[in-house]
Amino acid sequence: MPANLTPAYFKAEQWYRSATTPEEKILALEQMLAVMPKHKGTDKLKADLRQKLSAIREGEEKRRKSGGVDIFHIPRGGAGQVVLLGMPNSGKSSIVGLLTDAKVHIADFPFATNAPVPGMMHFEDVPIEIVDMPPITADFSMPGQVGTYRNCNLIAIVIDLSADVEEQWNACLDFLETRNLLPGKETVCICTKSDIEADGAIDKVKKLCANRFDMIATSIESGEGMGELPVMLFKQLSIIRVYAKPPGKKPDMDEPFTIPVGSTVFDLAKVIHRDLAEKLKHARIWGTNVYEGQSVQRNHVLNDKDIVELHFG
Ligand SMILES: Nc1nc2c(ncn2[C@@H]2O[C@H](COP(=O)(O)OP(=O)(O)OP(=O)(O)O)[C@@H](O)[C@H]2O)c(=O)[nH]1
Ligand SMILES: [Mg+2]
Repeated sequence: MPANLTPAYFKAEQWYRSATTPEEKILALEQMLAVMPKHKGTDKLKADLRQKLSAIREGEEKRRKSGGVDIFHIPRGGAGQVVLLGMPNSGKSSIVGLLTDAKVHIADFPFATNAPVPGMMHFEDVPIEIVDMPPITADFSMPGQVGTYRNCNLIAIVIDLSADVEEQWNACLDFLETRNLLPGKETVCICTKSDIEADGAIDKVKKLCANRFDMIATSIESGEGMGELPVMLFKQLSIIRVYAKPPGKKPDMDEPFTIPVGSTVFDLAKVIHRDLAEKLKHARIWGTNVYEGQSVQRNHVLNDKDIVELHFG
């Protein structure tokens, strides 16, 4: 009986073939199994895929137990983690070097960076982690590299405005699409080298981003966009910061809590005092859409920069 495999299956199979790490192979195989038409004609294929899957899972289990190190595993730090994606020489390290204290390797030759380098940048009082990465090309990425992208909060596609923007765009989008990263991962576009922009390059990128991705033009030479970039990344991370105020005391304005947009007073209570949260009675707020010190219920939705005094019963 013919298997009658679908385009979705072939796409997943392409992902599997391009997978370079066990984690990635597992995800791709799971996808192949999920989208595979289910009938007699696919029974043997299903059994084969399941066998492959369990062999890889076993191998992974052994590796974990033996303590293997993965250089592409960058634990998340700050209020959110942004990971750069771009072709060689596109200016990724320059951005991280300018916005953070991280020791990055900037060079006028390609493939200068060969491992991820995290650095901490600041949007006002919010620390945001930005990770420099080795480059990708249309047909090359380092084994394991995709793991960093899979684990982050936001992917930033870096496009060099002085080079062929379509080629870079296609390489980056292809990387993200074949690995199924676009659904579920927030993505933005950072254009670099606006001081030496090739004719019409910004307009080309704008068209490519269309309504799908926000984009910003920057230059480390002229400084264009460097002030706005942290603002944009903060917005794209969809987080707000709030300041906690113990009753009868001054608020702690030094270390805001960062929580997802849409979080309520109760969500904040869970972050601050996991054990006490259920006892939350009400809160007083100084900030947006409330009068000074207004008393609100636990389902009140917080805004960026609110000062919150939690009252437990
Ligand atoms: N004119 C100009 N040159 C820039 C700008 N940003 C980076 N460069 C130069 O571009 C070259 C490559 O910069 P890097 O930051 O090392 O690029 P990269 O993307 O990290 O490169 P790989 O590590 O190979 O992927 C260096 O010579 C930089 O000085 C910019 O805004 N304007
Ligand atoms: Mg680099």
